[in-house]
Amino acid sequence: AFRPGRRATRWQPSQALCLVTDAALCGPRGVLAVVDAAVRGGVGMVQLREKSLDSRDFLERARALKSLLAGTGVPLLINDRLDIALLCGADGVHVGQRDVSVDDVRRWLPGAIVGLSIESVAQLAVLPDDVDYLGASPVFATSTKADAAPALGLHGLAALRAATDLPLVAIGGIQAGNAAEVLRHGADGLAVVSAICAADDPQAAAARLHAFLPAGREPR
Ligand code: TZP
Ligand code: MG
Repeated sequence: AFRPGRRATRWQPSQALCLVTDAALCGPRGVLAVVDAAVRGGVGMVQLREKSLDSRDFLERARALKSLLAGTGVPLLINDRLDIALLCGADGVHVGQRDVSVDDVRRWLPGAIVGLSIESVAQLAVLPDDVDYLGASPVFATSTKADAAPALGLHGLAALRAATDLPLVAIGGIQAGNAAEVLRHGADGLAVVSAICAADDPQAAAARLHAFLPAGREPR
């Protein structure tokens, strides 16, 4: 597993439970209310992921989330959009293989937390220098992301673990019923969408997941 100090990274174990937002799954209660509850339950990193908002609404939501999280110590990352991250003062950016590069993000946000999705061991061969964590994507099949790569499975996750020292955050089909085995196969963190966004009680759902991560941030 990830050993702090082994390689420079801005990712911290307190960020091990990551909520990736999906506004449709949050429903009428809204993204902000779900994030607020999830942070109370122990979520230590929030990634705002918006695939259908126009830029102005995306930025407005990002700024509102940044205010909500101010003073909690929970970093806000923006999925894909360096421009939105710059404009809202986000703490980081998460990019995929076909998004703007980690190097380009780093040039504009030198101190930010930068995450990169990895879908195969082969993709580790061309890793940028200054990435803070890797998203192992997707570990299990998921209906939340329509264009997700084929599932890595637990063996694929373990293969990634064996091939990198970087913090590895698992995503895709993760919920309380499989969190323990995902961690056993080498994940340092868990990123979830539906397990929290679609839960009746997002705070309780986050707390249940948080319990698998002894190093995770203290719920409040
Ligand atoms: N990237 C890879 S899988 C995924 C993303 C954004 C969606 C994961 O959603 P869920 O509901 O936690 O399976
Ligand atoms: Mg992307």
